[in-house]
Amino acid sequence: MSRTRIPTPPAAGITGESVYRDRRRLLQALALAPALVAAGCRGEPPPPMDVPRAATPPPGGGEATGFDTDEPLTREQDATSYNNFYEFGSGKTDPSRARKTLVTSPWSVAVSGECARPGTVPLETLLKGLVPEERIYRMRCVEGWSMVIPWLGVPLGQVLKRFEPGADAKFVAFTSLADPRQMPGVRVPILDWPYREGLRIDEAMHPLTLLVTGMYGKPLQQQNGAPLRLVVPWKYGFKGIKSIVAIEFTRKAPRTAWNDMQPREYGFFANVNPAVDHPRWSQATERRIAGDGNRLFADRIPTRPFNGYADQVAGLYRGMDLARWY
Ligand SMILES: Nc1nc2c(c(=O)[nH]1)N[C@H]1C(S)=C(S)[C@@H](COP(=O)(O)O)O[C@H]1N2
Ligand SMILES: [Mo]
Repeated sequence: MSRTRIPTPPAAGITGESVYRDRRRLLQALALAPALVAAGCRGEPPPPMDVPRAATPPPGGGEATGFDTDEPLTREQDATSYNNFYEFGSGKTDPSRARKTLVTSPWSVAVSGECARPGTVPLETLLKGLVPEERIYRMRCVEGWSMVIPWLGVPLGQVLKRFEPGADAKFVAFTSLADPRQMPGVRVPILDWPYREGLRIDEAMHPLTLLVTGMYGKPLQQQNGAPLRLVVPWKYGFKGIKSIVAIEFTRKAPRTAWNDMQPREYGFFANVNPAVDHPRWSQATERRIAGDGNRLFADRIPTRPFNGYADQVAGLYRGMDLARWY
């Protein structure tokens, strides 16, 4: 089997860890962490959590860091009922209408590969002591629609470094749960289950890359990838793998589910790029899900390079041909 060699990062391209500490709204880690794990496991949507609002926003905070945006939020009801989560069916409302058969607590994540401290850890341990932050990100699906969502999560890099990745850890691979008893969609061979995704290590360590446990001030519901999913705001939404059960540090670019299925349509990098059309449609514009009343969509708007995060992330791809390395 021959695979294209995916470019690895230039040595100097790895971004330092937590330069970005100030947040407009910070969550109390200790108060929140148990709730994140306990809630959202079956039945009713979880109750809202207390999201303290800092008195003064950091100067230029949101715009400069990409951690925030003034664009109107997608309504919570839309972000939790118009979903892609093929493990629960391929229709947009299948995941939210599915019976809540996915048991999200207890949950553990197996960490393996090129690191000094591999092991399978309970979710509570994985996130222990980290302060979930609210990040308001645009999310652009490769299908041509987009949302603006207030996520709750921790920078992925802060979690990864606990496992002490070594110099040979050039990529990070992620795997979703694929249990046919909990996820009826995996009985359908739409994808080669389990759903798999991956990032280059410098992308994984970038401060915008978020390991998400909640949204709209509440724990994640199943349809949005409870209890733990990835959000990489400058990439197409399919990189944001849901219900993660395994993380592996690898030397080589990992195979990913959508790329295996149709490499011409779903690249490994999948950086949002209005100049590179999907083989079956243009990516120049998007339908923003920011409707009101009975409207789901607002007007079509231009799609921006790197989904509007070029200032923060374009440097990761310096020297790469962005049309070729889609
Ligand atoms: N495991 C898994 N993760 C997944 C998907 C999926 O089908 N299975 N769909 C992806 C796609 S295409 C998108 S656009 C986002 C949607 O996230 P949301 O439903 O929370 O908006 O999840 C991504 N993560
Ligand atoms: Mo998507």
